[in-house]
Amino acid sequence: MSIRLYDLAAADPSLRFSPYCWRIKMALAHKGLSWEEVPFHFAEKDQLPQPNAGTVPVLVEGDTVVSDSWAIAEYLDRRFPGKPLFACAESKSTALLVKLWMERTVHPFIPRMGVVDFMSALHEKDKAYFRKTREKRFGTSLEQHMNNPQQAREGFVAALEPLRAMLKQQPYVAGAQPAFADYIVFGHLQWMRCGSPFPALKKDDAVFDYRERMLDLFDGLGRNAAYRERLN
Ligand SMILES: N[C@@H](CCC(=O)N[C@@H](CS)C(=O)NCC(=O)O)C(=O)O
Repeated sequence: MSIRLYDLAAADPSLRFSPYCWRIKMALAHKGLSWEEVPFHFAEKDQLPQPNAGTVPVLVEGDTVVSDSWAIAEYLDRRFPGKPLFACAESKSTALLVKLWMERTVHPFIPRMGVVDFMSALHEKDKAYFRKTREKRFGTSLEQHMNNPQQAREGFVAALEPLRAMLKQQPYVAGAQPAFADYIVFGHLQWMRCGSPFPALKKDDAVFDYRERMLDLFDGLGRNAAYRERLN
């Protein structure tokens, strides 16, 4: 049965920078599955298959609709048990900690480095909604929220220190080979890389090398994706 994935698209339809959608594209490739991407726009939420939580990714396979990236990963492991995303219950628990660490500790620095860029890349029909919802979330204007990207970068780099230390001992978060915990981390790195020209990671950072390894996986799935031009 074919798989469809609703994936946030920018004005340039090839530009895709949703961190949560990247988790799932990497997870599908990890399983050796093929899928069709359906470009999603915030302004067209009513076109998402039901049930959904008003967010992407949403995965559809036959009559099954699964939304939320974590639930999709669980579904994929149930439905296609080969090449597991979570090798065992313990590694799934650890991946949950990685998810919460990325979403709560690392994530907040990313809009501070790039939210105006994310908005400027969006389709015209999505911009007002994005500005309104994000300004409400941040309690300030997008421009004000992003008024010191260098300082945000320092916070971002510091927040990634546990990963940097871990990479001294092993190439991936999941160990010798990547698994869903890595796709969670990569989703956030790819969000910034594809969505903003601001260079968040320096080349002498072990996390930069890790991102390079992740970009090369699955015949360069991440590397071949469209991205914003780098500032340097
Ligand atoms: N917990 C969800 C979060 C998904 C999410 O927030 N996706 C964003 C795109 S990156 C979205 O669709 N937002 C819709 C909105 O802001 O209205 C997941 O892991 O799938």
